[in-house]
Amino acid sequence: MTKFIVDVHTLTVKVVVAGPGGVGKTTLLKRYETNNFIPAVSTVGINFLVMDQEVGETVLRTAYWDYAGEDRFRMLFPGYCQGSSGALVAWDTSRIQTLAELPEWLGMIREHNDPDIPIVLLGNKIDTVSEDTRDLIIESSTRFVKEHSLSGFYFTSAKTGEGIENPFAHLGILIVEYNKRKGKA
Ligand SMILES: Nc1nc2c(ncn2[C@@H]2O[C@H](COP(=O)(O)OP(=O)(O)OP(=O)(O)O)[C@@H](O)[C@H]2O)c(=O)[nH]1
Ligand SMILES: [Mg+2]
Repeated sequence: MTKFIVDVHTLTVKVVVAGPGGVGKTTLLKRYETNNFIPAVSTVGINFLVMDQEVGETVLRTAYWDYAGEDRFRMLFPGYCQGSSGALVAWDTSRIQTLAELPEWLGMIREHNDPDIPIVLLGNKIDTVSEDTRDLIIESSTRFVKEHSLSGFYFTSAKTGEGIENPFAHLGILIVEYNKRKGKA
């Protein structure tokens, strides 16, 4: 019997997860990891999660650096966000002002990384938004993504699980493409 050896290429990358305190970054990552709603407490400094996903022929191993959103931790963020191949920036769709806080996070991410890394916008807690407010939120996100040259936006709910897989799948594809462009993969 002939044995086929499949050559699987593993690419290991870092993705920084950023955004204001309480938008649900840690709970969202827990949902992605376990497919359960496990409410988090406010992150002290940083949490890590490593997850594998298949992107074509590549196994993408991503270390998510989930940084605390509270102001008191902000000064250390520039150092921690360095060396990222991509970023997830999150806001809370029940608090529109959290979207307005994101340019500060984006500025730090771009200043301390290759400014071309793919960045995806996450509007979390979509379970709290009524049907008639959704249009407004889509409009604000479309404008924000355009203004800040982001790679796309998604709505998620760590509570119900809605939309969880999509931003991770999309960012994974973008990171593999980015690495190919940069000659790293
Ligand atoms: N309704 C609802 N609540 C959520 C959702 N995601 C998170 N939460 C709640 O929001 C609160 C804050 O969640 P965290 O995951 O700690 O938020 P964070 O962005 O990691 O906050 P920091 O670590 O302080 O930056 C918790 O009480 C969660 O249970 C969601 O999708 N829907
Ligand atoms: Mg957290």
